[in-house]
Amino acid sequence: MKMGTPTKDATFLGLDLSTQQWKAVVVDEDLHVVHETQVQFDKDLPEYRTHGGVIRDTTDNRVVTVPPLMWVKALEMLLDKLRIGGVDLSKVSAISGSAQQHGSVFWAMGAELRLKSLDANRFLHEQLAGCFSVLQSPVWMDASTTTQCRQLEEAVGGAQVLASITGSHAYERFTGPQIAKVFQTKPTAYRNTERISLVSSFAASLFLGQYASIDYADGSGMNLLDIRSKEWSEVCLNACAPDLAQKLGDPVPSYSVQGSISSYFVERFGFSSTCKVVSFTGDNPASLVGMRLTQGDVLLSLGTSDTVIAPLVEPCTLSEGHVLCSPLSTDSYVALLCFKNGSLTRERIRHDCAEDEWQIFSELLDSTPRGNFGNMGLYYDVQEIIPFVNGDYRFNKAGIRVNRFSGKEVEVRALVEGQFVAKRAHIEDVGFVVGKCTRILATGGASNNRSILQVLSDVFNTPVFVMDGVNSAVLGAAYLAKFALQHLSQSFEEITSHLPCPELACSPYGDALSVYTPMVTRYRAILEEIVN
Ligand code: ADP
Ligand code: XUL
Repeated sequence: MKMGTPTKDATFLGLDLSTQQWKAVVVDEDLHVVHETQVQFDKDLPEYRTHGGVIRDTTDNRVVTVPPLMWVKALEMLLDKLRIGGVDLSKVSAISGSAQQHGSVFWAMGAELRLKSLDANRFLHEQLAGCFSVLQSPVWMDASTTTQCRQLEEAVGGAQVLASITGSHAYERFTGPQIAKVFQTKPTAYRNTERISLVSSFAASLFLGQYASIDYADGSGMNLLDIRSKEWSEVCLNACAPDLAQKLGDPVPSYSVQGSISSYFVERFGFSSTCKVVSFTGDNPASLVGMRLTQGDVLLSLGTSDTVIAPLVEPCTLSEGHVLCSPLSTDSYVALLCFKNGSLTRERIRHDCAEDEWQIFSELLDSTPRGNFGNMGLYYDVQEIIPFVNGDYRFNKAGIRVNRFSGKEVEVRALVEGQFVAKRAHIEDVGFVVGKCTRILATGGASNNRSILQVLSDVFNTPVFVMDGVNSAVLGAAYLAKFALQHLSQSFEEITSHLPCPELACSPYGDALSVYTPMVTRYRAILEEIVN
């Protein structure tokens, strides 16, 4: 077939630039998966020396970054893998993507001109090498902007005022405080910045061959967007850095078509020149799309971070956590709580106790009773977001803090129970009651582990459902690609109504409520002690 010719049997390409990898999924007109692949940063691009997809500063471990050029190089590998895997990219009628939220990419002066004039005979990463004014992009794991957070809150009249405008009080990883830090600590680099993208809009810009707009859903994770008016809040922009509106561009709905694919991808990878590039969004909003979350559902994403997402009836002001614009409608909102010590902390305990094998980890977990003989543990390898604490905390049956537990199986259960008990407590704190009618939908890497899901089901005393197969964020991106082309004639529910529903994975045991409700109370008491 001639390159660049549109064909029948259209497909949609969903991408996900997550913390540890790029993922891709190709779906057909009916949204059934026909191909998927991935590129892992640690394994496939060892020259960048990432650990868990990121680089932690050796002198200040709160600083966590990634060179955006690595993401560019990895994307080229991903597209090559798709082609070698037999995917005919000329059939793709639209692309959308999701990405780790909050991270920022600083494009240098002249970068857009470079994007518009790429030479299809050369590698993308070679041609974009000089295009970034900040060589290491801050990512969502960065916790180094506490000063800028307090400055922002003070400038707008307090944390609650900021939350009522932007959906969140100031959080270290949010893009506004991160931009303020770049402006304060690297003023020359800031002056030399033509455009600031989120990781999602950065990825979309590569495909567009010009700067892509930031979408409302991912834009809500910046402490800069007025989530009701959908415009940048001037007071927030001014509190962070000068000329910011111009450097950010106007935000748009998550399901908007931003343009046609750049000729670079047509000539080099064989896409059709009519292929549309739809807004890319955050991985959590995309997961919600991929799982087809409805009112009353709670989504638990167990990826690098653990996040809890739930649709809201109307936007409210939360004391902790975030309110984001929905990726599917301009008048809907979702609540999100993010826990940084998710899979990587589980991997640490798997390493210490289970010979680096999930199967052994699960066997140890299954060999211990609900409630763990009265032992309880909280494990924070890195500065947690909610609660703002760090370190390991183990307590025995008598409530005495201990350095280690009696056995590996106790340690494994303490970790998993502690993680879910904390989530239940913090969800309850922001007003969510997970009741018998609530569906918990689990996704992300750890949702493949039934032993972990059983603890989740027991702690919340409610059934847990999963979608077997592909990761929900990348699938959500593929669904968004189709929805963007058809949203004027069909609702999202109509487009996806024929797809299978999530399947029941685990149900709670009869004694779950009586075991875990007291543990939630105990968690609150322990937390108060730790914080004080
Ligand atoms: P992200 O999208 O943030 O890159 P994923 O959702 O792909 O992350 O999840 C990756 C994580 O999933 C890995 O860090 C790994 O620890 C975890 N994982 C994969 N398989 C299992 C399993 N069987 N049990 C528990 N965790 C798992
Ligand atoms: C959400 C958050 C993380 C990242 C990476 O607020 O910080 O979930 O999106 O997945």
